[in-house]
Amino acid sequence: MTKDALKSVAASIRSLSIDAVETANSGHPGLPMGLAELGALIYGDMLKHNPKAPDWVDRDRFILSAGHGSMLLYSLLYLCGYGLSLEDIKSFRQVGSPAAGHPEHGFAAGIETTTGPLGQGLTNAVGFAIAETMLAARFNTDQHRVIDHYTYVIASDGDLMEGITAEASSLAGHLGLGKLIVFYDSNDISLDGSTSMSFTEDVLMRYRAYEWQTLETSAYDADTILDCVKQAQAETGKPTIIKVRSIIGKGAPTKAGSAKSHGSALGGEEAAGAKKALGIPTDQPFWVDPAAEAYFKEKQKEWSGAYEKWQKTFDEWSAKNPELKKEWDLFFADKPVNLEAAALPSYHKGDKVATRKASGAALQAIAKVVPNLVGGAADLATSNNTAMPDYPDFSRTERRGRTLHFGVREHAMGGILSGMSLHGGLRPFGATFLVFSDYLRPAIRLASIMKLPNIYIMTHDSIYLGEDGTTHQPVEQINSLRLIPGFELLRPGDAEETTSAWLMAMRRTDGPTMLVLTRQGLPVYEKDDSDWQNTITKGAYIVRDCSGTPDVVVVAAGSEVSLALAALDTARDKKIRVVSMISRNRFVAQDQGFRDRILPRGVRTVVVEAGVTSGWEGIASTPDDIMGINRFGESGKAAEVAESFGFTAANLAKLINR
Ligand SMILES: Cc1ncc(C[n+]2csc(CCOP(=O)(O)OP(=O)(O)O)c2C)c(N)n1
Repeated sequence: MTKDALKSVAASIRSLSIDAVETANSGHPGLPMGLAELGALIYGDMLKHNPKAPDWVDRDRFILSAGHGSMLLYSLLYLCGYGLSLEDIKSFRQVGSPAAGHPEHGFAAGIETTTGPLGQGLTNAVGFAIAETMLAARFNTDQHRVIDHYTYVIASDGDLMEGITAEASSLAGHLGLGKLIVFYDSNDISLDGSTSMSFTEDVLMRYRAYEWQTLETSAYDADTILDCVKQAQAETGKPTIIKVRSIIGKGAPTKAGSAKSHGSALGGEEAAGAKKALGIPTDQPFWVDPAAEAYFKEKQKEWSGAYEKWQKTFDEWSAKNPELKKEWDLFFADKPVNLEAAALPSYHKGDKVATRKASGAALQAIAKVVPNLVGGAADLATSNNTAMPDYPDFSRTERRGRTLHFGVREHAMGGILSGMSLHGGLRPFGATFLVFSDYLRPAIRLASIMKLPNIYIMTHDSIYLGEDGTTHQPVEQINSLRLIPGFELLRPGDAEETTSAWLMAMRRTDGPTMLVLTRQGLPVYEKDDSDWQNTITKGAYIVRDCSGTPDVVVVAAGSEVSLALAALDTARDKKIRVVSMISRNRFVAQDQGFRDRILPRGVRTVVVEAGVTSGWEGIASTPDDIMGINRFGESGKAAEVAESFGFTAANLAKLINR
């Protein structure tokens, strides 16, 4: 990029960013003004991309981890011709605009991930980079490289203060992700003022300890920035972080270099002063330098040329490697293609199997027929039953591995799974104890916003885990996770339902799913609904029915289905139906006819679940018809803890008979 082109693009970014934030009277001008040149260089000189084919599998990815600087991204997407219009930018931050306050994946082409919650973007990027290495190892041949791209990130001070990026960066260094290149926007300013108030560590020294290559330059020295990128690309065994010293709000006469330009409109006078200083006409709102437009117009040829070249390589590769191409199609299919062929485990009634164990068995069977199912645990694979011993582990030397070792890094695991899903080509899962789902909840929330088909395997789901005690016994997690819009929580009641839960999770492609599983063994029960495997996909089915209209319906989830069945023995004088509700949200979303068939109107409904009662009010007839645990657990043998809480079949029978 010539100096003149760089100048014109940077001026255009600053112009659009100043005016979008002024017009909305809301937003963050500081970052785009500080990094306008870097943004221009990334989209102009660095990225292998084609705005006319934004889904190109082998494009370089760019992730603005500091999502508050969204106008930097929107300006560049507009200038490059990704489809975001000037009108969209004029309605920045307004209802219905794809130029939302923070970048939202799916609302405009070119937004690789949803960012805003600091730290998540850089963590997603580690997932993108892992996905690239996995797919490259799987599909590239000596003659053809069909997967070969970089993941670039802009991360801010705030991103690097967040714990999640420490976890993710530590893992990225350990895994030697050489194609991950992070620009660290070091402007010494965060929201409240100078970073000297709270952030004085030597960031690069920390990253060297993580086994990253570390480089440093000024945000306004284009040649050195490009040199640094060359060095980053040359270092294939380590990720690279390039500290870029910048001035927040560069160009604003009194607010540059201060938190005053971080997160609010500059104001009329300051904006005019900035424009004057930057050579932007003050009488043309949303001005774009014609030279910048001309530059990107010219670029289109080069971009489509690169894309066509790749397409040609891909076609040659496809012709030469028909078996690999078949596999590629499996990897990149919208839905798991071969699921029906899985040799799923079978069980005998009365077998006692922990659902975590049944999950492990289902996973092995599904992994055999779904070759892009990859994942792992946060150092709990043995407890979560998530290891895949038939395949190698993924590591710095074994890129074809399928089992990931996230280490004790739950939050990063959450963000990395999302990055892997977003990259495309892989179906990722992650695992830990349910109680630690709190540690990855912010990533789960974002996965739900983005409708990513991540799978989370959460075991040790209640007080019934026993001796590990209060700290490890989830009570509020299950109902709390059910609150997340678009999130699917499945709590199967026995080993057979666990297999169904896996199939439901695999078939769900428009949002994340969590399997909530037991540590303790549970009996495999008879199911009165002969079509239960279909019915369960609607969220609930009748496990045990009575003749005629029931007096009471007992709705149970997970391990409490067998508790409810046990309670039947002591509640003989009533006509009782037992329902297993594997997914409350799915059940509630069914039509009235189905819901009435499971829970007939006017019939008393009792709910039992080993967790807080809040959330079940809409199912139970009255708040008094819910048996749950509204206090923290206790260390002790599972049966004794349950007994001491009165969480027994006898007490459930009493409630039913009331
Ligand atoms: C997890 C999270 N916490 C808090 C915020 C609110 N917030 C937005 S930007 C910011 C800090 C800004 O500092 P920095 O990251 O250095 O960005 P810069 O000021 O350089 O634009 C904060 C606290 C957030 N977006 N995400």
